[in-house]
Amino acid sequence: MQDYISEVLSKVEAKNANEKEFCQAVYEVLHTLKPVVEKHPEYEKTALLERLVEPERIIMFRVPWVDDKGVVHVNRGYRVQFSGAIGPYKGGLRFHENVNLSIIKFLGFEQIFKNALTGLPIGGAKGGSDFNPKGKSDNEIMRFCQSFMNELQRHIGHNLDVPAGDIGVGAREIGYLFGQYRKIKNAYEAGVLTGKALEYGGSLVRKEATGFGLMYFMHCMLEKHGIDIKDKTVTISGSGNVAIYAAQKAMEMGAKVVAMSDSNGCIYDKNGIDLDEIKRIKEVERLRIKEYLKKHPDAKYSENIEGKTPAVYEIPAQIVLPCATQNDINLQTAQLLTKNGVLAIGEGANMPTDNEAIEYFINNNVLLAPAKAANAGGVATSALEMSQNSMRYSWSYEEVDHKLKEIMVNIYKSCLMAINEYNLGINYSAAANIAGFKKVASAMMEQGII
Ligand code: NDP
Ligand code: 2IT
Repeated sequence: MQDYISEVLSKVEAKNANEKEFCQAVYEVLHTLKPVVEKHPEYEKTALLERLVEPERIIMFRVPWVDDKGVVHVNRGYRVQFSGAIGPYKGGLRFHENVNLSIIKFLGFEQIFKNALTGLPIGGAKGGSDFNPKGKSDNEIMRFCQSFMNELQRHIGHNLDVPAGDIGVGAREIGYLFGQYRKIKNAYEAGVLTGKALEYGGSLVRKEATGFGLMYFMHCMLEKHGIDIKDKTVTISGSGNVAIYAAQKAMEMGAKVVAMSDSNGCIYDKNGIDLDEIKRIKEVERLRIKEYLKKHPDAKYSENIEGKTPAVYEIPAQIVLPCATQNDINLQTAQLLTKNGVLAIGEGANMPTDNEAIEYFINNNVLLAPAKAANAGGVATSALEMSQNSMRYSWSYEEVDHKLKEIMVNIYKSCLMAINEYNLGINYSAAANIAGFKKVASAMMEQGII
């Protein structure tokens, strides 16, 4: 059976040789599926894995826009509708200068299994653009979003494909995207995008959901392994949406968050991070994290050096939460964190740990909460936003938070069931892959060869 998996992997690598991140994500999932595929010879007969690794549809388009000085720019837009087997395509949009097809495909592929794990009826997709939002005015962001939606609107809909935010796309961008969609369609289809502001159909707790959900999952995992989160030292890579609300929940749980970062460098505050100041710098002023020193001159700032371990991972911590970007932790960084006494890693970002580093952590008894499971709270709450939009109703903060917690506990239980059924030890990454895959594979078998 390994032969079938190896065969599919070779084909994926040959066909997508220039898509490094996509091949990495496919390898990470497929090489853990052997025990499931062994039990189901019909998967090979129906080319189930070959179908699963080929997106149902890839959309690429031109995004022209005019900056404040009148200069015309052209970016590339993407939407990869990877799998609609269990529900409408669902997944975020990323605006970042390094976006390319490989990155959007890896994110879309991961999203299939993550969305299945939530237990909610959502398929997997991802989109975005190589547009760099840093340093752009609000008007430039608006014009870019409008141009992006001029094309994207043909391909999305509340029963078809429902985008949301990701890196570089938050409530501001979703607002501009929604406005343009509404104008073009001349209809109020609130459920076409999630992550909306509360005033026009957003859900309470969506903003906090990924970070809170990560900590709900971490709490389950740590408790199971006899680790009390209280008073543990935490460092967080990133200072965006996921990082900020992971920090908030970690603090509420009694942990001590001492470091956060952005792509330039990291701040270390031995007294514990002042999160209100981070929110002011990042959510309101949109400045660099170094700004933190102005109010906290005793904190330390370390610049990232190209090709070296990101500065935030140099700081010893018991719990480490990568909440920035993919491949943030390689083998060398994993060795450093382990040497410095890390007990657990919680993946807030998508694929922040490369395959060698995952293996190293597992072999060295470091717990790792895998992204597909641990950061699923964001998309799960997006699905709750869709439900509220369909009902033309909204739930209270407590109701949504309660549902989110329940979903994260259930995801943890699904992982545990796979661990027990397949004897996976502490390999939560394999467990999440298997649990997500089983649901998608059954749905695909039911629906025939499509
Ligand atoms: P934001 O744009 O709000 O924040 C991104 C953070 O990561 C910033 O601090 C940013 O620093 C840093 N970062 C981004 N790219 C890089 C890079 N190439 N190198 C170093 N640092 C980088 O995004 P989110 O918080 O929404 O997303 C963070 C991660 O979480 C992503 O991997 C995303 O896919 C994942 N995720 C997000 C969900 C959501 O609901 N938003 C749900 C599930 C996962 P800087 O400002 O300097 O670029
Ligand atoms: O990676 C992710 O799960 C997200 N960026 C959230 C997607 C969503 O549809 O809310």
